[in-house]
Amino acid sequence: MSTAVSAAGDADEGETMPDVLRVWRDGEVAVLEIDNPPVNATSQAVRRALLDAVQRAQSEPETLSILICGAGRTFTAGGDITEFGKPPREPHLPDLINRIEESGKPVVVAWHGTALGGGCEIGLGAHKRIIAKDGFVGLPEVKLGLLPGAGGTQRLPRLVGPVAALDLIATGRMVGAEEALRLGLVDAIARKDLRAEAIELARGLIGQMQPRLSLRSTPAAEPEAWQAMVAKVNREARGRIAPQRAIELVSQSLTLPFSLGQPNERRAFFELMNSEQSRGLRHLFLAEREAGKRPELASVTPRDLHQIGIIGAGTMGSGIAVAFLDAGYKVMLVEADDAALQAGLERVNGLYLRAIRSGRIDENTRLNRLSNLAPTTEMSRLAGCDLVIEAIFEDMGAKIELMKKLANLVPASMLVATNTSYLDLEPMADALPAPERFLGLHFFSPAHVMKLLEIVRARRTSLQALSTALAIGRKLKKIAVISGVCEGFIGNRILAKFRAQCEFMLEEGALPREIDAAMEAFGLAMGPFAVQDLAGLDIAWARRKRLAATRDPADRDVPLVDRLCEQGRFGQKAGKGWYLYENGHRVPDPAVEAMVRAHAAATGRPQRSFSAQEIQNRVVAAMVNEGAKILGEGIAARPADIDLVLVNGYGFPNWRGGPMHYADALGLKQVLAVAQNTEARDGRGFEVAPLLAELVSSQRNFSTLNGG
Ligand code: T1G
Repeated sequence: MSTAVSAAGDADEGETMPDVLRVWRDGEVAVLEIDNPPVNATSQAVRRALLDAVQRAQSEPETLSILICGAGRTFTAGGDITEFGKPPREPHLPDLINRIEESGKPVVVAWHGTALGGGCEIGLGAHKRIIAKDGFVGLPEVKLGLLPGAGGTQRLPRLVGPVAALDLIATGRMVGAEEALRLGLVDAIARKDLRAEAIELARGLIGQMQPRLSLRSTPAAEPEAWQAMVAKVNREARGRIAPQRAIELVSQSLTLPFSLGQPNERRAFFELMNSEQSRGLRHLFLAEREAGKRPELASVTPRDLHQIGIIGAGTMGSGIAVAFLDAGYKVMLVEADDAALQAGLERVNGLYLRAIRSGRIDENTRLNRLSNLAPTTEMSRLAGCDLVIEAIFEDMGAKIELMKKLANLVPASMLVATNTSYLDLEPMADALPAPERFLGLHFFSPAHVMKLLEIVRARRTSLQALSTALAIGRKLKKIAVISGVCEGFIGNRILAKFRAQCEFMLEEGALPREIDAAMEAFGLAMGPFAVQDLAGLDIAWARRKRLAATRDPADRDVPLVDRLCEQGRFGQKAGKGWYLYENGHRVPDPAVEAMVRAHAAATGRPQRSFSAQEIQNRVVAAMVNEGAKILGEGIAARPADIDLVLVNGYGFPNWRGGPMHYADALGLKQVLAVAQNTEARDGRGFEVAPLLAELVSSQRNFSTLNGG
C-alpha cells in the first residue's frame, strides 16, 4: 500500500501543496520516500510532509522502524535554493532532524545519488546510514557561502571526529561510498539493492535503544592534525568568510553541548545567508544553470557527435584534445608535418602523465583515453569527423586559407569551429560553403582544466550548431556561455579594458606593486602585472606592434610594455619583467619603478597616490562599463553570462558574484560616477555605456536584466 502525501497541513490559505513524499509499509518498516523532482530539495513542502510522516509513524502500532529514502536520481540535494533569502517557513529543518533523532522507533536513511547539505544532515539525525555503491555524500554549503544550518557542524564532528569534519565542511567536497565508510560517515554500503538492504537494516534495529549523535561528545583531535587542518582552511579561505566560521563552529562542538552549539550554528547560517558573499555565490550557481537555456533553442535538437577533429596540436590544440578524450569522444589530431605532430602527441601524453602523478587517473585510464586518439598529417582524413575545431596560430590569413582547404575536404554538413580568442569570425565563415555550420569554440588554457567555454555565434551560425555546442559544453563539464562576435568576445574584450585601466593608473602615480596588491586584496589570485609577467610580456608586445598601425591616435596609449621588452624584460621566463624574480619569488624592481615614475612625469599628468579601494573601484568601473556595452550590443544575452565568463575564465573572485553582480551590490550610481571621472581617451573620459546610464537614471540594476 502506498500513499502520496501532500503537505497540506501548514499550507498558506488557499495554497495547494504538491505531493512530495510517498509513504508505504514493508512489514513493520514504514518507508518514507522523498519525491520532489528534479533533486528532492528539502523545500518547505518536503519538510512538512516528512515531519507529519515521522510523527504519524510514532503513533502507528504497526510501524516499528522507519526508513527515509529518495525517489529519482538523488536522495536529496539539500535545502531548496529557490527559498534562500526569503523568510524561513516552518517546519524548520533543524527541528525536523531533532524530531527524527528523538524518534522512539529507529530511523535509517538510505543515500543514493548525492546526499548533500540538508540531505546529509537528515542522515546525521537518523540512527543508521546506508549508502549506494555509487552514491556521494557531502556538505557543500560553503560553496554557496553558507555552512550547514541543520546540525551538520555539530553532529558531523561527533560522528567522524573534528579534523575530518572540518575538512568536509570547509571544502564542501563530496565523498564516495568507500571513503564515507572509512570515515565512519556511513554504517554500510549496499552490496546490490540499496532499498532492500536498507529495509533489512531498519528491521534489524527494531526494539533496540537508538543512540543519539547529539548526546555524544566529539572525540578529541590530535593537536597537530587539528592545527594543520585549521591552517589549511585559513590558507585556502582567501577572503571567504564561511570556511573561517566553520573552524569556529567545529571547535565549539568540542567544548559545548549540542544544545548550545546548534543555536550558534543556526545564527551563523542566517548571518551568512544575508552576506554579500553568499548572495554572490548563489547568483553564480543559478547563473550557471541558466546560461545554456535560450528560448530560441528550446525546440532544437543538438546533433550527436562522436569523432572530433582538431587541427593544430600546440598548447591549445593538445589541451582541447585531452578535454574531448576525457569526455569519451574519439579525437583526430592533425598537424602539418611529422615533427609537429610528434611534439603535439608528447604534449598530450605529458598532460596524462601529469594526471597520473597527481593521482587523478591511473595507467589504464591513460591507455584507454589515448586509444581514442588518432594522430595524422593528412587533412583529408578529417572527412569522417562530426566536428572540426581549428586551433592553429592567431593569424587571419592562415585561418582563412585553412577554411578554404577544409571546404574542399569535408562535407558541407560538418560542423566547423575556430578556437580564436579575438579574431572576427565572419571572414572565416565566408571561406566555407554552408557558413551556418560555423561557430567559435573559445577554450581557455589549459583547455582540459579551465571550466569556461565561450561559444561564439557568428552572424549565420545555425540554431542547431549553437545547441550542439551547448551540448558539447555539458558533456565536457564546462560552463558554456554564448557570445556574439566582437574583438575579444566577452572575456578578452573586458580584460583589455581592465588592463588598460591599470596601465593608466601607472601614468597617474600608482606603481605596479600597488595595483597588484589592491587587486589581490580584492580577491584575484594574482594582480594584472604579475599575470603579465607569468604569461610573458613578449606576447603583449607582439600584439601591440600588430595593432599599432590601426590604433586610434586619440586612444590613450601606455607604451611601458615596449620599454620593458626593449630591455629584454620578458617576464618570469627572463627572470625580470614588471618585477624581478629571485629564486622564483617576485620582488619589486626599483629600476622599473623609476622608469614608471619617469614616464608618468613625462606625460604631464598630475601625480597622486591611490588607495586600494580607489584602484579596485576604477578597475571594476572599467569592466562594468564595457560589460554594459557588451549587453547593449547584444554580444552577451544576460549580465549573469558576463559574470560567469569573468569568474570562470579570468579569476574574478567567485564570492563577489562576478563584476556585474558586484556592481549592483556597490551601487550603479557609484560605478557610473567613477567611469565618468576616469580619463580613457586623451583629454576625455570614458565613453559611458548608454545602458549603464539608463539603468542609473531609471534606478534599476543589472539583476533586473537577468530575466527568469
Ligand atoms: N535547490 C533547488 N534546486 C536545485 C538544488 C537545490 N539545492 N540543487 C539543484 N537544483 C536544481 C538546479 O537548479 C537544476 O534546475 C536542477 O536541480 C538540476 O541541477 C540547512 C539549507 C545536486 C549535484 O548546495 O550541487 O542544505 O536548471 O543541473 O549537474 O544546511 O545541483 O533543471 O531548472 O545542477 O546533476 C546545499 C546544490 C544546500 C547542492 C546535481 N546543497 N546542487 O547536479 O544537475 S544548503 C547544494 C548541486 C542546505 C542546510 C542548507 C547539483 C547536484 P533546472 P543540476 P547536476
